[in-house]
Amino acid sequence: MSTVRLRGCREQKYNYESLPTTSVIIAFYNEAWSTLLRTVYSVLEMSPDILLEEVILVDDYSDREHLKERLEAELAHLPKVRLIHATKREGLVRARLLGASGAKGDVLTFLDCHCECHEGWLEPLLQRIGDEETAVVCPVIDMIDWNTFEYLGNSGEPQIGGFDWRLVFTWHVVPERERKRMRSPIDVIRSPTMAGGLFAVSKKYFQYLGSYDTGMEVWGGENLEVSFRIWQCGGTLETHPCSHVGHVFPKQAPYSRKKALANSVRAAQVWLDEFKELFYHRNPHARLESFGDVTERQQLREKLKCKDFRWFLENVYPELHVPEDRPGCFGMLQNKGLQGLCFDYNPPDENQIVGHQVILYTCHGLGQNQFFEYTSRKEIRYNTHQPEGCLAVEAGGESLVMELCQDLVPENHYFLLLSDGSLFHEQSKKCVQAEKKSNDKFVPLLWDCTLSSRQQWFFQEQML
Ligand code: UD2
Ligand code: MN
Repeated sequence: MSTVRLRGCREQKYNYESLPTTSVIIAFYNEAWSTLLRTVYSVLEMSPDILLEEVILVDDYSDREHLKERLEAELAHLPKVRLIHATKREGLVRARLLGASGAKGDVLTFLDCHCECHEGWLEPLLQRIGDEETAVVCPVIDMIDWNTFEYLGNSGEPQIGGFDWRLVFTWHVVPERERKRMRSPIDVIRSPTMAGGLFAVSKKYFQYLGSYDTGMEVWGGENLEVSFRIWQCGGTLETHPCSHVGHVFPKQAPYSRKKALANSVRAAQVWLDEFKELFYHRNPHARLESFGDVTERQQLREKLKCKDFRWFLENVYPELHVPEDRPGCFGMLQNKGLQGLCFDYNPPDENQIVGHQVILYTCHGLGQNQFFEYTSRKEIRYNTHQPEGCLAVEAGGESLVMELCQDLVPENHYFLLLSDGSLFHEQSKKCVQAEKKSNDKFVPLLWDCTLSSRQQWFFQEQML
């Protein structure tokens, strides 16, 4: 496992007396015994005694028996470990804050409840915050196999966090711009967003920034909200390549995640300014979510004189493509002849967006995999997800597929949506036609232009 960290990291020396101390806060809901205890023991074993003030476990009103007396008995003989039971289900945001409220360390370090801290994980985080109080610092998240629970480490260099316009968190390679800014391979890596579970922040600075949005329930959205807030209100969000913590990404969570959309709406309402429309276009249903009151969070933004979202996009995340969403040029792409059929693209793996065929499917008006945008560069972009796909004609064929969009639009990606409704592919001089493939399967295909109603297409923003 010594290869988990770069050599430069292993050679670092620290002046322990001068580093801030930390309280480690771990909220959990219905977690398995083994993974929870593995987290706790790894914190105790891998953290220098002088730096570790305490470990605060917050039981978010779990109902599994092993998390009550049996857990208390197990923890009773451990130094520095405290267990708090919430008296009702709080969700991860308020559960973490419950832990933070009594924390005595200078720095709050949040962890998920199924982690393993790697050797030397803590020092780099505390050193950085000791040097720069407004830095919020994440460890590199290594993989723990969800099946064998083996510590797999991570493949190659650390990645940074981003998001797509549905406000879903994404991973990205470190951009060239950031590589140039870094002074060495063991310098911190600035990241537009954080995954959410694992980070360290000065307790004072966290309070100043408005800790968390306590109107967020259960799971989801809080990671982007806190990320936008850190950047827009004057802090920096970083990953320290020398700090490694393993995390189990399970196949399924032990609770429902349907509150995530309302949490995202809160984040959008407070931080996105006019760009929130891009989010709503891709999630028409988000407009119907009841998301509570965000006045206090908007007042916080005023009070801290935070910068606007345009500043964030231009300065922190210039790699993110900002859709144009021109009126009449986004939403469902419907056929006129075969009423109720829409362009639909559903890649089997969200991490492997490109390469599959575009089909036609009953229009559902939910955005997501039926959301397309016609750009002023004449691309049909599939840009709910990251990286973004562009409609293209399959090599030597007549099917339509998704390819990665390019900086310079290749001829194959060039489509003209004409005022008569035809969708003209200039390179082949053909038109897109809705065709029956089998009993109930329909696809868009390239065809000689006839202007039949099955060659007429129009965008519709959402179901009326
Ligand atoms: C990721 C984050 C997670 C959180 C989430 C977005 C990592 C590694 N994980 O999802 O921390 O930011 O994105 O919200 O970056 N929990 C409660 N009460 C609840 C629900 C969850 O205490 O009602 C705990 C849970 O036991 C765990 C933590 O909150 O310790 C995060 O939940 P998760 O591990 O299910 O989330 P994950 O890793 O899929
Ligand atoms: Mn987790």
